[in-house]
Amino acid sequence: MTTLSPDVQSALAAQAIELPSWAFGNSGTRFRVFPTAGTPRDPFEKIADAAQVHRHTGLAPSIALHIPWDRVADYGALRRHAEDLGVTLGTINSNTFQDEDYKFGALTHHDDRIRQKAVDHHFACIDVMDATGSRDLKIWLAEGSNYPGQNDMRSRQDRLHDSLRRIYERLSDRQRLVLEYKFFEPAFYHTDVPDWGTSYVQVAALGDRAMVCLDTGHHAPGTNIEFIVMQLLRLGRLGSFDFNSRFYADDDLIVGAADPFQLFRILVEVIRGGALNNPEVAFMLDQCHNIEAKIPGQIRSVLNVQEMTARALLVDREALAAAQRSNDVLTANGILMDAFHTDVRPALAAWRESRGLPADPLAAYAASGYQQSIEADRVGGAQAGWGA
Ligand code: PSV
Ligand code: MN
Repeated sequence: MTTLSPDVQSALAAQAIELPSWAFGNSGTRFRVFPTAGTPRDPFEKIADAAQVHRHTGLAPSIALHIPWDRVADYGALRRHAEDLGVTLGTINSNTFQDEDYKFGALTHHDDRIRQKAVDHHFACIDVMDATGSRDLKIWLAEGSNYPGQNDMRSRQDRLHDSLRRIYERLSDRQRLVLEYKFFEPAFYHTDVPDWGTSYVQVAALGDRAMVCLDTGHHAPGTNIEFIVMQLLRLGRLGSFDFNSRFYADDDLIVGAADPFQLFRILVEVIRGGALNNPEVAFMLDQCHNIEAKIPGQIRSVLNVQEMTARALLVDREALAAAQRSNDVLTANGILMDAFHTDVRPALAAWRESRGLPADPLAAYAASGYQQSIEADRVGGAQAGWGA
């Protein structure tokens, strides 16, 4: 069995992956949203479910919220609820994509009233952050156009800068703005923040506490995502990851499910760039469990990240650097592939047990009875989903 060195063990022990509250609500496609027994009815129940993931894995100590999906009357009470369950509230995600006014844009809109409304929504999110103790405000914009000529792309960039500047100025010294990019959808011709370059240009114009969010599902097929990871770390602007898997578009499937090798390569660059367990870089999931069980889906996801992190930590960096210096192409590639092909699962199971965690977190969750209890208890009320 592969053994995990003390250095690898301490790196793994410090790993933390933030869970998205929306992963615990119902989700689906534009064709159908399938309800699931036991789905939370409110943010308090979502947090209780997220705490189960942390309980069985020790990997997920915080939960990202989405406003207004997770709007509550008392954020202090939500914070205390989380802390009572052994977790904390993390990133606050704004939402300017589900309001009638935003049909043609929000932070880029040419109508000052609508743009002010979108800026005000972000101010309200910052108020939430003050109450929850969150550090990061994550902004993803569903803005763009469907047809050439529909909009003036350049003035939209100028208005975007102005809107972001106003939001950024409202943040306290300990808070950050994180701007997420996505190459298409819901706009199909042009998107206002389509790529890491645009996100970088926009955040660099704001200040040191503005960063880029890299969602692994937001790139065209074939994109070398680990190159982008390297570059943003090199520039000191990689603020966070939204991890998930894609086969076609923004599929939001379980991270590591579609392409574990890509996840490994990304984590190799994370380690190379000093970002593993670096508090400046937040590791989050951004996923939806449309047909699979949600809590086990999240457990599988964080375990996938842990497994690929362990493999990436096994890369013999010294030997790799020597092979690269001597242009030994096959040896260099072989060193990386040796680490990728190492089965670390038995070693991770034993290591988990040595720390008082279940060797098999999925089996432990199944045996805990939690799923049966929420299915029995959560009867009546409206199940949470997009818009709830
Ligand atoms: C957009 O596709 C996105 O990745 C953003 O992070 C949103 O906040 C999230 O999905 C939830 O829909
Ligand atoms: Mn995302």
